[in-house]
Amino acid sequence: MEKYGYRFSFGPWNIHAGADPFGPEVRPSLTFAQKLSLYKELGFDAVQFHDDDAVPDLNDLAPAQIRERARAVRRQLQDHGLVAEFVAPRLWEHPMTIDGAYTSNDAKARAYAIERSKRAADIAQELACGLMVLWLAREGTYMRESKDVGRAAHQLLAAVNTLLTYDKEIRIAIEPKPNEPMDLAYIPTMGHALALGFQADDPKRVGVLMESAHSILAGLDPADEIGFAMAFGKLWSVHLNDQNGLKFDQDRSFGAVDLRRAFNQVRVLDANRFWEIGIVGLDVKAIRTQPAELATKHLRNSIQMFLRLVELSRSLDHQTIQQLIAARDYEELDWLILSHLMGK
Ligand code: GLO
Ligand code: MG
Repeated sequence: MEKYGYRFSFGPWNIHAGADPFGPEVRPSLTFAQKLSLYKELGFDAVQFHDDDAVPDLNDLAPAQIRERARAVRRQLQDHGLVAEFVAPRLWEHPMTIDGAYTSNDAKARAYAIERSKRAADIAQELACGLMVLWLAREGTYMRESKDVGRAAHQLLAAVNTLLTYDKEIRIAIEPKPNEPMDLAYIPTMGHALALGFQADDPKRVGVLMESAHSILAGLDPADEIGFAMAFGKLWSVHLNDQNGLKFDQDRSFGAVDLRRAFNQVRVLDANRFWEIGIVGLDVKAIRTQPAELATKHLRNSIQMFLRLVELSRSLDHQTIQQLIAARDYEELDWLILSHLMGK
């Protein structure tokens, strides 16, 4: 498979057993080792981690034990010819984070979130990836009056600064999302994430991760979110997927809902040479109906979709496009793009 210099990643959570809020698992869970053995055959190069994907039960372990277990995972990756892309502290499942993590109203919960994130940084160091992703799952409200958005912004900034000081090498990519699990999240868009990063003590080490479904849920265009972040050299990772309208976060296969929207994401990434900057992450989930032995096709489809769209993006008739832009004939431009996507 020609990959045009791109590398691809996904997280162990992207091969999953199909549980949803209304029903239990419908496929057997695979172990981490079983999942690792699927990466290469599906065409992937790198693994995205939550801290506890790498080191399960880390809350019960001492920092030195956590590092030791992370080193064992690194050897496991090496055995499969894989690398780690990032580590994300999972700050949304523990009872301490019920009312938020860095922005909880409870100081003990905030302290827990910082300690847990430091352990995630240790794991990132041992996995030699140097990148931490912050998906700020529970930083927001169900009840507007229960918190103060300005105070929360400063608490988030303080958390980022604490981590930058704790690990002098680590880079942090903030993954915005407007809702779910919260009603309203504090860092809903790329603009919010970038604004926070630019205020940090070492802004060079704070960037963003753009997830297509999250941008769509915010009513925004993922390609424009990508282009905006890349204009400032801040897009360090992506979670490409798709989303059918404003409903729960679907994590559909990339391009499965809106082909043109997917095309434009690839077009902007490719025009800005993303293959030299980061790894293409696919945060996709198999739909619940997929039988167990066929439950990796969403990953295959997404990587193939990305590569086919790279071809389509590169084979556009750029000269004609320039002429149409000069003539302001955007209806003809519309038709050129649609015809190209339809294979003519
Ligand atoms: C959920 C997010 C989630 C994160 C992952 C890494 O909506 O997309 O999957 O990307 O936990 O932080
Ligand atoms: Mg994501």
